[in-house]
Amino acid sequence: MATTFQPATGLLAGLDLLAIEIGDTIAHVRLNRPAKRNAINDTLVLQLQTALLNLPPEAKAVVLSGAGDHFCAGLDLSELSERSVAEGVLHSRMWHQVMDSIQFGRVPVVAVLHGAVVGGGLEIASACHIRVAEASAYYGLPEGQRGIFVGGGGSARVPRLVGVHCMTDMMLTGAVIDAQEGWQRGFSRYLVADGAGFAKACELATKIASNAPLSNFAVMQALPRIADLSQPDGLFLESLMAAIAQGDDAAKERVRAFLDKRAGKVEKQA
Ligand code: 1HE
Repeated sequence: MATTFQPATGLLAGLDLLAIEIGDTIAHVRLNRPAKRNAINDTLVLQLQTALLNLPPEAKAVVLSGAGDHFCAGLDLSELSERSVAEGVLHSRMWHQVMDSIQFGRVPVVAVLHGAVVGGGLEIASACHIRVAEASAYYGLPEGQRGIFVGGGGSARVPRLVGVHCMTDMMLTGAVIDAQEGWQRGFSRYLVADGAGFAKACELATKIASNAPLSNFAVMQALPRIADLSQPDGLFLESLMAAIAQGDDAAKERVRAFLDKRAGKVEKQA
């Protein structure tokens, strides 16, 4: 059944560059600066962090989308020109904190990608946990052409999706990757028709929201860290995380439900 959303209230309603709606178990956060193609100025990136830090407790997963014809045109270039080197470093570190609040926040984030997913927009998408791309989506890193470098975590996250070689090409030559190739390379996990991304993302987020919270925590917090560790260290961390998750009452109840034939089997999806 489709989720019904209500406009957010209180602090979240006051974030004027976002449109936030709350459903029964998921929240929808939309970048809402369509006249500027959702270009990210400081206000918008900080509002994104504020939103993720202040989700109501019933929101157990987030769908992140962009208003208008594009997901996000990246950094608002009109704010770039006056910055000193020192300010530039701090600005990039601020973006890193916000991207971390997506990747290592309280709940998983499913991104719906359409139109331009470029520069900082691709960095935001890369910090999300699952990406659903519509056929119109395209990926670019125009930083190379603008005389700058990625600063929002792209050099760490984009190669983990598509490899250093692909990001190198995108930055050196300005290569733009369409939705089909992006799906094949790993930019998106799902590829759907134009207009179908939000429903697909809500379906996924609702499933995610029904998981035991500690399972979602382990996937979000432990999995990427284990991938960055040596195998012996990763396996050690895996054992600790597995023991913590399985010791939780939610896990015990779910396993009991399966053994009592009250829970679903693993089935092929249609
Ligand atoms: C912007 C921005 C922006 C649009 N900063 N204002 N990102 C880029 O280099 C991408 C630059 N943008 C584009 O290539 C195109 O705008 C799009 C392909 C995304 C969309 O094209 P289109 O034809 O739909 O829109 P438009 O007519 O180009 O833009 C509409 C308005 O949005 C226009 O402003 P207006 O006042 O003339 O109406 C544009 O100037 C404005 N706009 N994109 C500022 N990015 C943490 S470090 C990350 C580093 C980066 O992200 S670098 C990559 C920046």
